[in-house]
Amino acid sequence: MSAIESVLHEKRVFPPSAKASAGAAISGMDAYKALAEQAERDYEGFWAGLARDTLSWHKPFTKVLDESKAPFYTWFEDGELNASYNCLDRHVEAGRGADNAIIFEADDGTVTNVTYQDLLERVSRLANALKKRGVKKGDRVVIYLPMSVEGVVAMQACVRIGATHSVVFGGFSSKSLNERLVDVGAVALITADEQMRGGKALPLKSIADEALAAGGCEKVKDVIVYQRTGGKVAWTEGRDAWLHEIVENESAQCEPEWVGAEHPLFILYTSGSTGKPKGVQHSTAGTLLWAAQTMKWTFDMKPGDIFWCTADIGWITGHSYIAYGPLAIGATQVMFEGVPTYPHAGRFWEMIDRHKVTIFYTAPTAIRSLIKVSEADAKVHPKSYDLSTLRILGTVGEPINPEAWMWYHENVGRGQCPIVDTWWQTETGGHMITPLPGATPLVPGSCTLPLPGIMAAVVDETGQDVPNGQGGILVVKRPWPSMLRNVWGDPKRYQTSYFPEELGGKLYLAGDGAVRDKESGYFTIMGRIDDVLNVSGHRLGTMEIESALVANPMVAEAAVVGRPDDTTGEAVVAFVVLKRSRPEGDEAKQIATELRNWVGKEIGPIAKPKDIRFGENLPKTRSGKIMRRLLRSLAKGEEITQDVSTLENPAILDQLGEAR
Ligand code: 7RM
Repeated sequence: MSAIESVLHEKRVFPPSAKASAGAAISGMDAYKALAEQAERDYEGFWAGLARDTLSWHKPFTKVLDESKAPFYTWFEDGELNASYNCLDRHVEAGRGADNAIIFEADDGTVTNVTYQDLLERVSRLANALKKRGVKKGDRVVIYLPMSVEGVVAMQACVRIGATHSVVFGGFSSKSLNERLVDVGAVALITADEQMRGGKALPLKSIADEALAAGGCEKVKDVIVYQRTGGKVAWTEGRDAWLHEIVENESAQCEPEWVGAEHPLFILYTSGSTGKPKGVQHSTAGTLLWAAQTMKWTFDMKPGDIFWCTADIGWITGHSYIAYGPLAIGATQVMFEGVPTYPHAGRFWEMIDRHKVTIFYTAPTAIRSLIKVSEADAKVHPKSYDLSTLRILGTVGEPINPEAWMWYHENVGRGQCPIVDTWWQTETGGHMITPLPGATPLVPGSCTLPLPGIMAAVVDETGQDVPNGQGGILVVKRPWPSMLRNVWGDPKRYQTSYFPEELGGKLYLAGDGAVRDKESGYFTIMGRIDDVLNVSGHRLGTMEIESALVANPMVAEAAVVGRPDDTTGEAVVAFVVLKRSRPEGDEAKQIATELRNWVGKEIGPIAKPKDIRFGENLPKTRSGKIMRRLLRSLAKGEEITQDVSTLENPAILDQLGEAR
């Protein structure tokens, strides 16, 4: 049975415990339904109410939703606010400046507490330093930093002065960084000398130097460098400055720049099915509102809770659920620099124990990899730690298979913590379909029901609803405040990628397949319906990897597909035709290693193909189209049952199907 089939046959139901429901923000299905119905009855009133209650406005909005330029929507457009004010100042003004905002644990275990007062001062100092360097409202600043308090400070400092940040994950290559710097038109780059992960120092500044030298980003006048390790770095006088030096003499006060609700808060690049990654543009009010609101609803955050989201700030989850959501509601959160397996695979559980974490949010990949090691080594098993403070668990990024769900539930949650399986995307800004911990009966592997106000549905290729029990295309029928506003610099692509004409031009196309349960209406996500892979919860376009491969002088042609993988969810499999004859044996192995490293250099290590197979050709139709369905079967090692009569060169299948 495939993972999806096993979810669809899943019969176990876990109703919320009385303890989970008591005092929860949404305390039962009746409360959920009441909110969902309120949203349906008075859509704008529902959202306006949340926006007034959850955010602090410098100038109140009078308009709610404007659909006149659909699918380019605006929310709360005439309102003014500042995200950093909402995340920092208002808590300090309310007398909570001494509360911990961030409990930072470094790779080597060193713990640093940062209060709201500290954070506000650090953000203000850097904001002033950026202003002094000429960074102003509307400018874009690229952030290429490790998991660090400085990362959050940098993001908050940008939005404090009305600059829009674009964070690039520290695992991306110089080429990927260069492409993003160019596309976003950055005026400054904030980076670090090195990052520390799993006891190893990895360069960042030298990669940044390479990215800047690659050209096209002459607008970058300032490179600000956070000194993490003290490792040796090259220095460009007049351009480079140490972060600690430039903030030293700055004032700890910086008046926030009030911006319109629609002002771009950040741009975050994500892979699509075609072309280069898209710069997903998010608005200030809508994104902040939903990040804060879902902290309260999905995670039921209350005073005294200690929240820990293990995502990197380079991904959307780290934006909404580290840099913005927890701070917007004045919560205390743990932030971790390192990796789950260093110095041992019990690190997550040890940290939950040490910091008395109450709400833990991670990815299925991490859970699956820790199951393997902890079942083999009792010392690192969650049962060897005191996890009794935990009350809610969450997952994000990819489908979670019922076995991993059950293990997480029993071993980490001791059978007592609801698991919120949150379905959402870079483009949606925050959670869309998820259980509510005090309300929703859980079914392992299902993300259950949409949040109140989110009009998710499953439709066919023409945009018509399909009946429950029948698979289809996941869409959202109405605009919501935290949705992306545009693809940076490419409105056409925004329209064609997310609001395709075939579906009528008004439905938001998520790019996932889904099915709803016949009785409960619960959603189960069936994975991407486009050429986007999900490897360890990271989105990768097959075309991006193919372009990287064919950029290698040895490669004539390449096709990339995904294959289900026990640990990473999906694995990258590349079919490659070389310009020379097809290599075999050790030579094939050696060239495969070379190509794998090449892709690592071109995109980043996460994109390295797990499996590379060489052929004299690729399976093509007589009209020259690569038959990807066949490649997917070959990648899985399945027998080919499809009709291959239209294939130009059927003999190629034996060659490519061969196990390496
Ligand atoms: C938050 C994030 C988005 C894609 C999305 C899905 C997949 C995410 C779940 C999931 C099944 C989930 N943003 N996805 N969450 N699939 N269940 N709970 O991951 O832009 O990087 O990826 O991830 O395919 O379209 S993302």
